[in-house]
Amino acid sequence: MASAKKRKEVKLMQNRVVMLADFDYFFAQCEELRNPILKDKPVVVGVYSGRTEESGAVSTSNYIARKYSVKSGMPLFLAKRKLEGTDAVFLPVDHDYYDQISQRIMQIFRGYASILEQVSVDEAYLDVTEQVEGSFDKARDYAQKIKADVKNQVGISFTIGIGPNKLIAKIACDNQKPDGLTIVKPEDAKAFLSPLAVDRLLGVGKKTTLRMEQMGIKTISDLAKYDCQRLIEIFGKASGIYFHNAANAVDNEPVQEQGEAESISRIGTLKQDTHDLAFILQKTDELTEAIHKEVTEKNLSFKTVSIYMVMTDLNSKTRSVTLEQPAKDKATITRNVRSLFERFLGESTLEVRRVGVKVSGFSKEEPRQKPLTSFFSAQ
Ligand code: TTP
Ligand code: CA
Repeated sequence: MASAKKRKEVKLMQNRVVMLADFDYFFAQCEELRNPILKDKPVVVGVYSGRTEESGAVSTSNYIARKYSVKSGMPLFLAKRKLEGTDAVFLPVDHDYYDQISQRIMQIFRGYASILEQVSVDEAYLDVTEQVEGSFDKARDYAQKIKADVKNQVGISFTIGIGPNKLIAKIACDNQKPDGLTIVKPEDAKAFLSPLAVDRLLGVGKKTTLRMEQMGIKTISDLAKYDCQRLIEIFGKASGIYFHNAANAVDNEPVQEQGEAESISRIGTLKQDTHDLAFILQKTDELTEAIHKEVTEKNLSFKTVSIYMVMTDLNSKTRSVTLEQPAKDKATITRNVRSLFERFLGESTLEVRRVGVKVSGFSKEEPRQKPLTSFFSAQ
């Protein structure tokens, strides 16, 4: 019996079914979700540097804006110029809101995968080998089911790439967007990669692409055929072996949990703008309730409690307190949120429009705890 089980495990290890889910035009789609009128207009979400009204850069845009060749990273004034004469809407980034939506989707994904590896606010790998019994045909229906579930529950569309490993899943995912589904079976993986340019492989940047071009390597197929020993001599052992394996569709990196999110937060809009503490606390109590539920489910302790508010003039502010001891109870959140707001309202005469509560600085009461990494630190 034991050896049969062992054989099954080994077989499963060899035939993995790995999905990459990448949310479509994520920040802009979140904005469409809370304001559906935006769906028919070009939408640009940007970071405003604040120096002048127009200085800053595009974070992302919806697909209508992309038709006017608006791109991530482009200066906002340029995006404005490209969209001149249209009814384009420009919005500032609201990371807390996007994080909340992301967390809800990731929570749904957890129900569908044996292992979930969140790689960024809008991307996650799911190891679904067991759920689809190693079958890529079953994986197609399974992926459609996940898409439909998230669309129903949260209202967000995303693209899925499926392959025998993370490398193929990632490239498959980039194949067709938005709302795409691309499946690459193990037997087709090499042929799928062959015609693609080498820079489609993770880790092949501008410099490496140029160097490879000088070596006569343009496509992944060229790289797959190139002598591995030569690659090692030129790029070093680790990179040489990685390039050789990747080009041959070999990637044994497991899908791995990345530790919990760095923070848990909720935001809500007040029924009316106010400077009244009791009115604000009514709302933050609701938010705290939801946060505490999630903290408890994940068995976390937190060290920091923060509040967030958007004023009537649309400026936003945050205030935080670091606790002496990690805590996990609701009363600690409620008490600190109250005193943070008391202090804040004492300092400001402006009325508050939206409020948020966040806990962070987590520790988990489990052995072999992994370091907590931030998904959002780069943003
Ligand atoms: P991406 O997945 O690269 O882009 P996207 O989700 O907007 O569009 P799609 O996947 O449909 O092509 O990035 C995810 C989010 O990260 C994006 O919504 C905004 C943010 N982002 C930036 O803030 N700056 C950037 O330069 C990029 C590329 C993304
Ligand atoms: Ca995306």
